Amino acid sequence: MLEITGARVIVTSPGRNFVTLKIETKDGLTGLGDATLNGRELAVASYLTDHVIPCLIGRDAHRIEDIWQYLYRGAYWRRGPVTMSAIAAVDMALWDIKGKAAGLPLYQLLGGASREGCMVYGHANGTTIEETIDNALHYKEQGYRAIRLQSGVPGLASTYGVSRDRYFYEPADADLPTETLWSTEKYLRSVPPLFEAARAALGWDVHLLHDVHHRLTPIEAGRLGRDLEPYRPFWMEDATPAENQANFRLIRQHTTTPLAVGEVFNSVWDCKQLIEEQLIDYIRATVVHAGGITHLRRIASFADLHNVRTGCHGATDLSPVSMAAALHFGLSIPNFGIQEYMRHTGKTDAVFPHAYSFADGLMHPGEAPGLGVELDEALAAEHPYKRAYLPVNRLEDGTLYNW
Ligand code: EZ4
Ligand code: CO
Repeated sequence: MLEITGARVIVTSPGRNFVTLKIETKDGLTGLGDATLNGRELAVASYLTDHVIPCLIGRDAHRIEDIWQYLYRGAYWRRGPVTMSAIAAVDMALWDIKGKAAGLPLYQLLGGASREGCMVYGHANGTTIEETIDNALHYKEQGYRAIRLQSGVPGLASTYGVSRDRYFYEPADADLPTETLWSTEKYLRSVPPLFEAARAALGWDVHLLHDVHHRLTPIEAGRLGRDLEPYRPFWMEDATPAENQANFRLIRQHTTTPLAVGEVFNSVWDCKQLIEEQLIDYIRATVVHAGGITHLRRIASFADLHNVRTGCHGATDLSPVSMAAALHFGLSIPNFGIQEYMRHTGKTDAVFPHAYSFADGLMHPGEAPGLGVELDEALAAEHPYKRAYLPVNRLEDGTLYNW
């Protein structure tokens, strides 16, 4: 019995908001879990503080599965981003504690390393194709084996995924949501020339990725996928919203471009049909938004039966605690595909010192026991919560449109 004696939520904003759960045990071992839900942070903080933490005190920190079931089945209200991020934070913190109790890095508890490191992809973007290619060349020089390309759309004032800062990308940047305009026609014309230029400049030995941010209908996505086929993209991400999983059948009928989806998924039920019918190639669900390691493991095992590999979301709104969890997980599972890596700022890294590292296009979680991430609480306290939202998106006639 490793008794849970306390748990606290720490909200900090070293450049962007993060919600972290810290669980303490009787013998002094502590664990960290990420509970950050971009733009809705305080809802998860309250869910944990007001509704979950009181149920944790006195329980055995070793009983990870039982606590997961208790918080999921026992709540009556299942699934949803707030619930599943809260459960994820508890789950991560308990795995962190178990690793520390065993004196082993988490990936060892999950079966040990299945590979040398986790291939990650970096984000190249620019207002013009030339700028984006320049940025991509920079990533290639740093050793990246995979690069996501997002470029400004001619005729649109701004494009989501194209940052003002070339090096650090932070989309949640406003006290109230900003509004951007979208044209599917202009966008669809802009992507194939970007990939054509990228292959000419970068060659064929680097993986190229693209994120559509759910902004196409299935048939439009089928067309874009087909237009990109000559450039052999690694994947086309979030081509269309996936509440209706059958949408992906139509895309599949029209293109062999590999499909990735799922950064907003919370549960295996969000991707059951997508996986079972082999409508996708990469599942992007994450440790933090899909119920922790305990649940992501279930999703990945199910995916493995259907030739679907992981490609977990890894934007800056996933804290270094999540990044570490993703790397331990990715290193250990048989069907790891790729991991997104959008670097955190120095300010964030200072608040969350960590053992993971990047070399030659791969990341490794390091050998520190547990997750290998700490939280400098004194420094965290110097960065109070600051409300921030992602932008919303409208068509040129004013219709509110998809992300
Ligand atoms: O919009 O992380 O693949 N990455 C992305 C990100 C997401 C944000 C949402 O919180 O799509 O930019
Ligand atoms: Co995305």
